[in-house]
Amino acid sequence: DEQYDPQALQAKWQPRWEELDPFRAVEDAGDERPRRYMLDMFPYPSGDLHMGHGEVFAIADVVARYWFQRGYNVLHPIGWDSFGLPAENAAIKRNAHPAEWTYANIETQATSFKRYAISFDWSRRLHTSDPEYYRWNQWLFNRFFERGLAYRKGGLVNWCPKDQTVLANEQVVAGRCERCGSEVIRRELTQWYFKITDYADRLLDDMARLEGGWPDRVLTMQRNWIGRSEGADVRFEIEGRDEPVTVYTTRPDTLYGATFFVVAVDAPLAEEICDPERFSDFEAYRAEVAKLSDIERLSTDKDKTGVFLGRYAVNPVNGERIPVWAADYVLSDYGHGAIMAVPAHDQRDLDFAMKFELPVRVVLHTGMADPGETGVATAGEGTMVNSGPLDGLTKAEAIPRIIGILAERGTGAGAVNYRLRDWLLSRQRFWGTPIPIIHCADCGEVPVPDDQLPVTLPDLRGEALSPKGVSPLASATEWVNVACPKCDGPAKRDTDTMDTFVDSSWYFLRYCSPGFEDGAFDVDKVRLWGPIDQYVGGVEHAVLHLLYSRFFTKVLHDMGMVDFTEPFERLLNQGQVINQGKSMSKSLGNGVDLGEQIDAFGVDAVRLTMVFAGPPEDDIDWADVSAAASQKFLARAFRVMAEAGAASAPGVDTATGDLELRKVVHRTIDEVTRLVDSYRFNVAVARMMELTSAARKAIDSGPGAADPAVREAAETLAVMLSLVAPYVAEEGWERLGQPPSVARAGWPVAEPSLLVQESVTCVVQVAGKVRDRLEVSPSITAQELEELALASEKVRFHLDGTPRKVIVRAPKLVNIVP
Ligand code: ANZ
Ligand code: ZN
Repeated sequence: DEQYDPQALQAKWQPRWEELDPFRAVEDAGDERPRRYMLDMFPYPSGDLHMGHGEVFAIADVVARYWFQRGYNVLHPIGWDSFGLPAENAAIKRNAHPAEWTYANIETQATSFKRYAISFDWSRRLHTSDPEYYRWNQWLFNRFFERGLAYRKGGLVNWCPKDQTVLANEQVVAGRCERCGSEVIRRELTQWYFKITDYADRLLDDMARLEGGWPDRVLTMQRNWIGRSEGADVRFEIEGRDEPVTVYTTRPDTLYGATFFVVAVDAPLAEEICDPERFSDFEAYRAEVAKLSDIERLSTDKDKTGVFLGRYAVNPVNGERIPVWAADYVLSDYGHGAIMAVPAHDQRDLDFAMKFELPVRVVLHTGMADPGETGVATAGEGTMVNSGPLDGLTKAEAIPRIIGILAERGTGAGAVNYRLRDWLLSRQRFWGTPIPIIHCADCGEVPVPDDQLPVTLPDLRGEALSPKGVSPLASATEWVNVACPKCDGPAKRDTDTMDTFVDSSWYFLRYCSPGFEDGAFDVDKVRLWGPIDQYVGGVEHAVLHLLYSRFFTKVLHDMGMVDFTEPFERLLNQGQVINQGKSMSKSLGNGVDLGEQIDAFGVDAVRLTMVFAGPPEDDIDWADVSAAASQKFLARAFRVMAEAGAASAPGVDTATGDLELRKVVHRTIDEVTRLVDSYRFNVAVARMMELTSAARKAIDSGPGAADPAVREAAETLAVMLSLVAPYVAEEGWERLGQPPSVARAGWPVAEPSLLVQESVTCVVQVAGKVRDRLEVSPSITAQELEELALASEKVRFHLDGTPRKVIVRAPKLVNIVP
């Protein structure tokens, strides 16, 4: 009786697969298979692969291998996102060059990927830190520059004091640096930006197309990030100032309820209009606010603060004089940095009015109690009051009416506002793509001509890279000083590098022609493969990488380089691998090492555990799953395949096989196909386990190992298992006398005549009342039946959240206690 030895199978098959190279994407015109593009978010080479990689790549591989089996011509590439801060920090610590650390880690990960048996087309491998790659970042930058989509401007920017570099808004999470967690401060600096705001509407509108293919929460996060709102710009005269001041409001209908006016304390306007007698109070307040982080400043529970500026604004519709205040709850970089305050209908304004005893005037009668007394601003529908020509109208009627009035008088107009800001892309760090611009005193910003690209990084290492607030590139004087490409006069290179999110905004296009030398990518090859059919990666990129990639794709579409406008048709966010209910971390000491798990249980068992743990979107608690149990199952599957292989030869007439087992085989094929199609991989694995048990029973106490149905079951098992446990599947396939690779064996097809089976009616009760009846298979398991019952619309209608208890008497009864 032969033992299942996973390590021996790995040693045997890994080199064979390197030779067989079964996962090459084919571009020959003669290949008529339909094409599919599967993409995993490429890894950052921070060390060896970790458990999170283990999960995401195992899950994506199920789909990619399934597509191969279904006869698709699949592109499933791999590369490395290899620029970035960790390499630079490691280099400073070790007095080395970031490339040494980076490329050593890449080799480690590549070796691990090969052992982990992911179905990559290795011929397309790329690294974003290679000059052959980042050359095209520069080339694309030049194209963006020509189109006015890359520009330089001064202004307040987010600055990470620890990493000593600016950050894009998207990289500031709750006021902190996305990388290192330090509190971000504001600095006045001149930086490079991509004009993503030009694409705000398209980024928003095209999301309708992604509905269903992308997780709702990602779409919602992007919508909120773009933050489009509709309303009006209204111009207020400020007494003693020549120019009126514009405010943006989403509620122009409440204009008659504006009882005061607020300017952001840090906006230049506040300083400018402040009454000289109050200037010292104002300055003291401004200094106090400057000490606050953005988080503190925006906190809703924070007491409202502000100072009266000693000036008055004039309401353009009724001529009323209202006091002008400076406060921190109005932001200088949103809208116009000033607001009309309507305390009756805006809670922030009401809090402020109550604190400083400013008047509250209701203009929309909603039937709710007086906000001035309750302290609760009223929202919702109602009838306009105290509003001159708007009286008696509904809110929806009042908005266009007041916009019309403002327009007639030339004091306002309808307006759209976005939360989205342009993408700040320059960084004061070393390990990134040099910005291909030369600054010339006479010619200004001159792009490095395309034929002089790439502008490679100067050779700096160790201490020279330590953060100083200016780019380390500035210290490479020989590199910096160049002749102006236009006038040949003395000029200087831009010393900033690009945000590494630039690298990842188009890498999926480069994979279609990784060695291409005449442009960022071969347009025809992208036409063959694009867009990506399935993208798999973490939800942490919901508004970073995914928004930037969508923006790049739209620009490239406008340049005529791609014929689609959305890069990723479908997106799957896998869950996290946690341990004992918590994220793995050094400080908690609950880390689990992928390599050690593989050494202990084998690649197949680890992969199977990842896939079997639950729906792919759910977190996996490693303490709740058992790689040892997975290994035991694989040993059973191995023996079934080995015994069937020893007892019969390929090509037997399966029609003569045991009918009972054949029915199980074909039902399994039918169900697993549908389960994999709908990404219920864990349930698909459960079916494979049942098939294994059925075959075992047929061998031991049924028709015996030589029965053609046993071979049919074993061959089916090998092909299905190849999606999750490729080594044992390949070995089993060989034992069954079949030629490698099982990865290309072809997906089995269920025979309809073997699928017919009687069904029974299962009654589902909620709190003792019958709420649904389900037609189910007589052999349905308790767990399946429970899942089915809980998924029923009728049941869910009567259930509020998770039930307290579910009693299952398969196949006839499910009793749910809510
Ligand atoms: C008057 C008003 C009355 C407002 C009312 C709301 C309710 P969104 O939807 O996020 O675009 N606002 C405008 N600029 C601001 C700034 N720089 N800092 C803080 N708040 C600002 O929000 C638009 C609303 O936020 C605007 O509409 C304005 O308050 C405020 F019953 O104007 B509203
Ligand atoms: Zn010049």
